[in-house]
Amino acid sequence: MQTHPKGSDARILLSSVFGPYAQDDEFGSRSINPMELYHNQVTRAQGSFSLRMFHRSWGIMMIQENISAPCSVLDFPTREAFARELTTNHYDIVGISSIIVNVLKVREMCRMVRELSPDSVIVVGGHVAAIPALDAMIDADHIVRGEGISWMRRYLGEDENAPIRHPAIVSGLQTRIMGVRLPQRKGGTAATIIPSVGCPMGCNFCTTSAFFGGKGKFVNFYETGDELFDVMCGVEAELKVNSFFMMDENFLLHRTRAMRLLERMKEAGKSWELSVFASANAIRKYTMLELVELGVSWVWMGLESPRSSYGKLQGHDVTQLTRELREHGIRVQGSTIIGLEHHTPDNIVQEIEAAVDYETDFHQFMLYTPVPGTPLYQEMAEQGRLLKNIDFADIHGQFKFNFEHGAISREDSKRFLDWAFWRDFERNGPSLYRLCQTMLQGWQRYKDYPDPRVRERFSRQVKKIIGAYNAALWVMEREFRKVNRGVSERIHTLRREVEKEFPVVARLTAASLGPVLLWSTRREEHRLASGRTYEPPTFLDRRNWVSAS
Ligand code: B12
Ligand code: SF4
Repeated sequence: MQTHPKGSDARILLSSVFGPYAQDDEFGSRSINPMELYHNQVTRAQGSFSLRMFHRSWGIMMIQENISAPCSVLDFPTREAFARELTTNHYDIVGISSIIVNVLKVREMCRMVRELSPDSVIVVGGHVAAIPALDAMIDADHIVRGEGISWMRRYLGEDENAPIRHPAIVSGLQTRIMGVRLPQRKGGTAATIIPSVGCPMGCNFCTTSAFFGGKGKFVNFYETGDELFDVMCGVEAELKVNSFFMMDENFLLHRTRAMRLLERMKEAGKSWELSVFASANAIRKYTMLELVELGVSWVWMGLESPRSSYGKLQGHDVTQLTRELREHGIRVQGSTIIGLEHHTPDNIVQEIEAAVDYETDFHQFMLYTPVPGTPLYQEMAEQGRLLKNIDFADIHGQFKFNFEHGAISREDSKRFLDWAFWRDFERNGPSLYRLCQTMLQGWQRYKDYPDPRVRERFSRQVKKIIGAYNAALWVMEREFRKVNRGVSERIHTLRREVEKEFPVVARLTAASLGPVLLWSTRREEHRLASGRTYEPPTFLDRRNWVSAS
């Protein structure tokens, strides 16, 4: 590859695609596809109890941190903000980061760069690059597939193998639930740590695995537990956090690294909390005590049907595993695929009921979706089963099938998906209630544990339950009577248990804060019913910046 003539003196703009996102428009925004994690794909049927928050675009933040060129990151711009940045500063390179659904925005942004900043080199990266023949759809100079830090370093003539610096990233922002925006105090939200990209398991539908090399491959930014520990200490000091969201597709798979991290945490007395993604077979490499001591407090785990052929569940009793994790205070977020090859209208209801039976704290449902770049997509294309004329903006697993399923129609795929979300909510109640239950169980089990790091972690969590969460339980108990009386009674029992443990404070907060939360919850229900949506704010961060003379 030819390096940029200005090397590290080149001025770079890295931007995510423009909003607003939660609306239907000609650039591929979709109202069912807001720029939110939980409300988009996990708690979307939970009304005002849905957890709402935004996440920054970590890929371009990582690239910015790891090059020495002057670089601006523009996150969640409007089209106007993007145009303004292009015309008020001169950029040698404009990098656009996108996933597949937003390809039309990338096309429009390339057009804008050509018009407003014709000398800039346009580089497009992120998962959008997996679209075959993307170069014919957009006017870009470089389309970058796979890992972007090393590409950008190479392009600037820098050392692509230099150690990876980790930016201090606050994992979520503008968190909102039951109509209340939570205060954003320093240290109050977990930090995101990105130990690697990709996953060596190579499930045939998995876009992250395919994008970074597929089966047997992934890109590790931090090989050892020592490196990871140092990075986490740095971020802890900067953001004053003790909670980390480990953005690694299968964090627990790398046992040597995780166990060394645990050793270092013990030596330094770190009472950290870790939220991780992990497959069932990786979790089973650890005892519950190892997970608890490592601070694992939240696990996102694939729960594909036991009848599917994916190796990560083979031989594991997942019902037993999820129950055990929750009993040890580890919140479980399950992920279930709807529309696997063996699903039919006759067995799908039963399969969804079985997924709901796992009683996880959160449950993500996704349609089986051949996404460009994956082995599944290739397979479907070869079999002539990809549906024609499906907009890329609608290929994301939360709408309808984009392929000919053997037994389920495209229309029915959406009906089953929507029903799965509803059924999980209706039978298991709001996720907020479920996580209170898990946190209380953890505290009851570990409040006298010999390791003070573990005691401290659970006592931090239980303080939340005695406070605002108990008031929330009071509201959920009332509001859920209309949905499912049995669940409302279970919430009541949990509330009583909390109040038995902490009779004065828990009762006082429920009595004083409960009515206020009830009012804000109902107000939020009305707002949502009248079409209220939420959008992330725009960010502009500069690094190594000197104003152009
Ligand atoms: C955080 C996240 C989000 C955040 C949004 C973040 C944001 N600001 O855009 C939220 C939660 C809102 C979100 C929403 C959605 N997401 Co999302 N999300 C992720 C997640 C979990 C992490 C992304 C990340 O930061 N990874 C770590 C960084 C370091 O990796 P990276 O972003 O890939 O960046 C690297 C390279 O791609 C490259 N690169 C990236 N940008 C650029 C730019 C340039 C110029 C260059 C050179 C290189 C480059 O370099 C980086 C470093 O190596 C990924 C899964 C994953 N593990 O990656 C899914 C993922 C990206 N999301 C995905 C999807 C489908 C969605 C949704 C459509 C949800 C849904 N219905 O399924 C919505 C879309 C919302 C919208 N309207 O656009 C898919 C994308 C599939 C695809 N092939 O396009 C992924 C891969 C999940 C999956 N496995 O299905 N998401
Ligand atoms: S285990 Fe999860 S992250 Fe890894 S390839 Fe399979 S689906 Fe993807």
